[in-house]
Amino acid sequence: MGDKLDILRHLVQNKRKVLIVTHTNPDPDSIASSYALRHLFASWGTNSVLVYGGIIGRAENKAMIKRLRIPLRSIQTINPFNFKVVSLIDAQPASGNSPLPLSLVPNIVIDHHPQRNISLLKKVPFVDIRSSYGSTSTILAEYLLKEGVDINRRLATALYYGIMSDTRDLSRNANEIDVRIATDLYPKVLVKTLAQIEHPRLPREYFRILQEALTRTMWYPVKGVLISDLGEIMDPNMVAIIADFLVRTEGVRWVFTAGKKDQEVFFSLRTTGYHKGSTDKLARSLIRGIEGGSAGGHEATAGGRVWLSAAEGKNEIMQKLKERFLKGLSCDISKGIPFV
Ligand SMILES: [Mn+2]
Repeated sequence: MGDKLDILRHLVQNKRKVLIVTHTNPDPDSIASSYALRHLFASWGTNSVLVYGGIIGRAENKAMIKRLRIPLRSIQTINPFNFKVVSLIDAQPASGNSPLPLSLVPNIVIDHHPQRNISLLKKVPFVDIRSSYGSTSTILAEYLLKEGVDINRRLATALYYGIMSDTRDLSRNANEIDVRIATDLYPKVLVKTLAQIEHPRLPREYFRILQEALTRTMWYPVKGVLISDLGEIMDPNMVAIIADFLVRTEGVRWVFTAGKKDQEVFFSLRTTGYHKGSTDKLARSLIRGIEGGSAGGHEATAGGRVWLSAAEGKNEIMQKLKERFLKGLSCDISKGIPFV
């Protein structure tokens, strides 16, 4: 890995306009790993600008940024083409959750999702994609430890939360390196601050959606499948939050949640075990042939989105996604009953 970090250093050392980009609607892993990369660059004497696409929705993410004082701003406040070096973190170019314009090929890609667009990645000077890792934060923590860079307590807290939230406290998609790095970071974690981040006050909107989601959830007991249509949502993260909530149901094996915001349908998939096939594959099969669709994920968690075209409205897309999901699991659509 020493050689790899040399390449990275040469790309940014003595450069002035360096940009670090999280994925769209960033999660704690994307925020923490981007923040850590900024710290690594700074240790090499390079200043960088940290930006996100979409919105910071979850109350936890807002608390994380505020309490750990992470200097993150919207990509809409800058022009990415003005930067000499562009790094895309916890996402891949043209993957649907990259906020970069399609015509801009980044110089640096660090991620832990399965590799996509191999031909496009060949144009990227520095690529480090480790799909066996539970989080991109783990990769960045490894960089910092390898380089002997001091990890201050706020950064340690961010990375620890990044790892823990992406792996659901190391219970899914995590490998032994995630466990070791999380353990190594723990002595430096600001435990009280972390607790405040993990348990923020929630807006009423959260409970309204929760109620709506529960009443709209269908349960397919034979296959252990749950499907929830959240309807209109203000925060795309809600589809993932509800999926994580529902996957705790006794006897559940698969969860599908979906909601609409503006001209987009967002969906999330979860599985409790590794029942034949990953959610990543299933998620990608849902959007096959659908214009404006993108999807991806890991073994146990995945998500996607569809831009609504004039040709297909929200209801048609929702219906198509649901049908494909059930069909992919050989689940009889007529066997659904209300969940609550
Ligand atoms: Mn991640």
